[in-house]
Amino acid sequence: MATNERRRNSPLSDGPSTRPNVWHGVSNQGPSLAQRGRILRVSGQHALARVGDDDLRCELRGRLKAGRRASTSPVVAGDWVEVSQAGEGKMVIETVLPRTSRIARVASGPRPFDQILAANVDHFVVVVAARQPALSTGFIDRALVMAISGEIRPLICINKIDLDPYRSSQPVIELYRQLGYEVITSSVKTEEGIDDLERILRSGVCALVGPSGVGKSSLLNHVQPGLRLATQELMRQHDRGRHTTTAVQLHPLMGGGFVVDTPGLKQLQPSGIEAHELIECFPELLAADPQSCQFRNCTHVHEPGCQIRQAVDEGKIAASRYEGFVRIVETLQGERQESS
Ligand SMILES: Nc1nc2c(ncn2[C@@H]2O[C@H](COP(=O)(O)OP(=O)(O)OP(=O)(O)O)[C@@H](O)[C@H]2O)c(=O)[nH]1
Ligand SMILES: [Zn+2]
Repeated sequence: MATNERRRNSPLSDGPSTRPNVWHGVSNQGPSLAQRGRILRVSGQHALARVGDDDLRCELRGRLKAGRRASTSPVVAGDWVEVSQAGEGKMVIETVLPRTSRIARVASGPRPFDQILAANVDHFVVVVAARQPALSTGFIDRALVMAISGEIRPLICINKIDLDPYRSSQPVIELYRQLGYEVITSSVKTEEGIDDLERILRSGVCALVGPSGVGKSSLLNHVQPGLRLATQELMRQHDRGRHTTTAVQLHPLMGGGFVVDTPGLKQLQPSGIEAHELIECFPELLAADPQSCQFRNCTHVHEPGCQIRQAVDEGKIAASRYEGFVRIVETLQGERQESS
């Protein structure tokens, strides 16, 4: 059956033409060659993969199924995979291609383990508000660490800029721009910056993270009204009645791009990072030559003769950034003590 015919017969067929079908077959007749696809979501032993124009419900091959612990995260949203047909109307995921980036967290429990929530994410859009709620550099710093350690390109979006007519947020904007990060200011009210944000969202796979109430849903809704509702319908078919609303998923955007929803990532807390890795997420701290600290294993928190603390005292490193660093060090230390 041709793709267009399937579309017409689909319960979703009266939607925009870019909206895909959930289809449980293959898109071409003949020999079942492996096809490349992208995982939109995993639930239980099945995954929904976008292959060409179709969204296919696929089974995971035995060795790809998560064991008792999901520590290995064998297949996650965002993964590029090869799928093939295994019997009438049955698709299986054969291979997962190497990941270029990841959003990870440490799953709690008696023995915490690294859990990958999503893979191959191109942009980590850190959304904060200029006001209401108050601008938090601590959140930005934690989010940047997650992005950099996951090899995802970060972007800072200062939303609700309409509530800041005297630009009291300007020093924060300047700080991060000087550090080399891309910062956009936006407002759902005046539409400032919305075009820039839209361009980024449509350019690949983006994760939008931010504290509650900063305007993430409003921004997304502005870019594509009803985005989450459209995907919910797709997912309802995929889940076949089961409720797994907590699964990480990629929302396809009309005209290209995906937005990643990570419900398990409410309180953004870097974890599972070693101290020397953490400092690599703070370029200006690295530039202060921490190798030359008086103590070889200096944590840069309280030791004398610390190059980094000296650079803070000399005003070469912003106090807020150093405080952000120290807070993350303390969290990571607490985590290590809990697991030992
Ligand atoms: N003035 C102003 N208000 C905004 C802007 N963006 C969002 N808001 C308002 O801020 C409130 C919170 O917006 P949401 O989009 O729900 O925020 P969120 O980040 O999705 O919040 P959570 O769902 O709790 O994570 C709503 O009342 C929005 O109308 C903006 O650019 N300017
Ligand atoms: Zn030091």
